[in-house]
Amino acid sequence: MNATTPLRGRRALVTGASSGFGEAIARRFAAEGCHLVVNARRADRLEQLARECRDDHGVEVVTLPFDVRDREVVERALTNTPGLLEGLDIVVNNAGLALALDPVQTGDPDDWDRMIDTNVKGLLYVTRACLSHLVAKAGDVVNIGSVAGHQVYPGGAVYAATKYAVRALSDALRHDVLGTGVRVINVEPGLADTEFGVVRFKGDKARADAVYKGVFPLRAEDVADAVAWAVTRPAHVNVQQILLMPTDQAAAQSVHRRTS
Ligand code: NDP
Ligand code: 8X3
Repeated sequence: MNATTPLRGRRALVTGASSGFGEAIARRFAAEGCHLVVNARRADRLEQLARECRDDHGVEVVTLPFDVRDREVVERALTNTPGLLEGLDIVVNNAGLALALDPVQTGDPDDWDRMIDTNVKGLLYVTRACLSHLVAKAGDVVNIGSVAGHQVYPGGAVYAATKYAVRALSDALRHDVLGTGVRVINVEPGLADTEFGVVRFKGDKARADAVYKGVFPLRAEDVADAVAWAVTRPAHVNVQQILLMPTDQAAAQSVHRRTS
């Protein structure tokens, strides 16, 4: 009853595995002997990741490039491949993004659509396709939320709304799966230096770098560590929520910057 739930021999689907947290989570899971299905849109990066995980750790890795925003494609990719999700133990809903830092009055509705479609609807499509398999194994749903799911900041209205939604969906899903043994874990990082900033500022690296100037942010591996810890707790323990902040960040808008 009190034994931990090791990753060795389990099978996990990780979305957004071509960079940042998703890639680090996939690598960490592979290092602990977990078989993988990895998703993102950049197929070349997934292939490289898969090769390295197979070679370094001897795990099975299936690459599944698709856009989580496309409901039909998600359903086809996840349900039409025989055996793909058989024995699935974990889904990590990580694919996501922020776009721009604009007030609502001047924000671009196309940016809003992309954030909502990816961070909220994509997470729902993937979860729905996986859930019966997770119920069969009493598996884990890990959703990557954000400190922005607790605190809003200027220019972040729609991104924060998506992460508040991720928190609400995580809390609600726990009711839906109550009694099945499925655990729902919401991991909510603060500032982390991934491709997130460059994506948010649409390729403006200087602007992205300025966000982290003088700060020691989270590394993707720190987030992977938190996820790996949560999913390896004993089966009767559900770590419902982890708010993981850099020591240099007290709250979304309260950041310590070193000057030297
Ligand atoms: P990255 O930009 O490094 O990674 C984002 C990943 O999501 C990429 O692999 C990208 O792959 C994938 N992705 C984006 N859109 C889609 C899509 N439509 N379909 C499939 N995959 C997609 O950023 P992070 O690793 O930082 O972000 C991961 C998650 O963490 C996001 O949900 C983000 O909101 C959240 N987060 C980030 C924080 C940060 O400060 N970095 C802090 C808190 C939360 P590809 O482009 O190949 O499709
Ligand atoms: C990403 C962290 O503070 O940029 O979710 O919203 S923040």
